[in-house]
Amino acid sequence: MTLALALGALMAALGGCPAENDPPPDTTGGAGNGGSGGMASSCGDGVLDMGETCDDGNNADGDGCSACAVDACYTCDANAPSVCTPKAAGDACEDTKICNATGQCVECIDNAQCGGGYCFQDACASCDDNTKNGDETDVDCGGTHCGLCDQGKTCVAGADCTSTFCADGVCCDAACDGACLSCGVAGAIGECNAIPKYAEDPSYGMGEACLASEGEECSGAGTCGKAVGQECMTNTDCATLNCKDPEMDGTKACVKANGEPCSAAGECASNNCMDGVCAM
Ligand SMILES: [Ca+2]
Ligand SMILES: [Ca+2]
Ligand SMILES: [Ca+2]
Repeated sequence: MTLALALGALMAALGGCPAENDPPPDTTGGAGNGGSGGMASSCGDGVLDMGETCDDGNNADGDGCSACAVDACYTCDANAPSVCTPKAAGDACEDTKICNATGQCVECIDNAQCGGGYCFQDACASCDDNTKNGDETDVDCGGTHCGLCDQGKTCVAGADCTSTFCADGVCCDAACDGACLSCGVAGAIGECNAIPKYAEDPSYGMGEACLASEGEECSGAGTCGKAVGQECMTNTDCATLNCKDPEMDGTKACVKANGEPCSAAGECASNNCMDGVCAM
C-alpha cells in the first residue's frame, strides 16, 4: 500500500499525468535529465555550485567531501575540483569529539579524553562501568587495560585470568587441557571437571577432540574411548570400559552395563534392552 502510494507520487512527479498549468512538453529531447532542481545533479562535477561547500569531483563519501559538504575532520580549498586534507589529529569536531590521524571524527584518540577510562579503537571504555567494552574479555576485566578476571569469567587467553588458565573460553582453576575435561560443564563453570559420560569433547588442545562423528565419546571420568557400538578388542578401548559380543556373532563391540539407558538390545552387554534400560 505504502509502496503503491510512493510509486504513484513518483509517477506524478515524473510528469506521467500532465496538469493544466504544466509547461508544454520539451521537444529538444533528452527526457532523462528532467527535473528543474539542478543543484543535486551538479554535485560531483568538480565545480562549486550553489549550496555546495566543496565539490571534489566525485560522489564518494568519507574522502573529505561527502555529498558536497566538507567532512568534520577535513578542510577543503577553493580549487575546482576541491582538494580536501585531513585536519590535525586532536582538533575538535562535532560537539565533544576529536579528529584522529586519518581524518575521522572520533570519541577519543588517547585516554586523556576518557575521564578516568581508556580509549580503545576510537571509543572510550572504562574498567568500572559494569559494561563489557573496550578490549575487556568480560565485564570490566581482562584485556590490556583492566584487571584480571576471576574464575568463571570469559577470557581469550590465560593472561586475562587471575588463575592464569583460560580453558573453554572461561577463566579456569586448572589448565584443563586433557581429554574429556571441561571448564564449562553446566553448574560448575570455571572449575575443571570431567565431561559427562557419552558426551563429546569438541576440543581438548593440540587439535585433538573426542567426537561421536569419529566413533568416540567421553567416559565421564576424564578419558575418551570408543563409543557404544564401535568394534573393540579389550574393555579399555571403550568409553564404557565394557567390550563384549552380546549377539555372539564373533565381533566384539563397546556396550553398556545393566541399568544404563539404551535404545537397542545390541547396545547392552546382556543383549537385552527393556523399557529403555539395559536389563539382565
Ligand atoms: Ca558541483
Ligand atoms: Ca567525495
Ligand atoms: Ca567496562
